[in-house]
Amino acid sequence: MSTRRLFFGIGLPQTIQQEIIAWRAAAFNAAAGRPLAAANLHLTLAFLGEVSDEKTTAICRLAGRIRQPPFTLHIDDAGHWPRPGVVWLGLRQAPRGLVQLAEMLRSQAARSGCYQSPHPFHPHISLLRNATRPVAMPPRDFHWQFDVAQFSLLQSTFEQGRSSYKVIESWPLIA
Ligand code: 2AM
Repeated sequence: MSTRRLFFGIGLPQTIQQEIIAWRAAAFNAAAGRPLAAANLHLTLAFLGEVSDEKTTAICRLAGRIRQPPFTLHIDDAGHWPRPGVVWLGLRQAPRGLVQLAEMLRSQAARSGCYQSPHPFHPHISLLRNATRPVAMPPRDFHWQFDVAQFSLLQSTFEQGRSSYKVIESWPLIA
């Protein structure tokens, strides 16, 4: 049976991707970790693990039933998780809509028999990987803001030592 490594996530507008990678280049030295490509910057809502085509159809049907209004993300926080080796951007205050959307997708995934992370939802955008040594974190004097009007199911593929992400399907956020 063929499976794909899937997750629900939110993409970033291209202008913000570019601003973030310009800031990142100035804020971290090359030894801090391996930067993710601009196009791969995203915020994960629910990681599903390896999913069969049959289960994919079921989770897509459930995702299509979600009725939730758009919300705004304020990216104004950053941190370092040394164990997985991730430097990330995040939100000091996660909007209710974001948390509700992630919880809904996580419970739908669990109902469909998909893998569910045992960790609580900590919304973040991974910036650097392989950052397992101490990292000098820059001041949190940045603030990116964008409206989220859709969410997507993405496929993660691992080739030549790196992951890349491809959108499989997207759904609008509508009240
Ligand atoms: P990360 O960026 O913090 O590594 C695709 O792999 C996305 O799903 C990434 O954003 C990744 O988070 C997240 N992810 C990968 N494995 C995961 C797991 N076991 N539990 C939760 N999220 C995971």
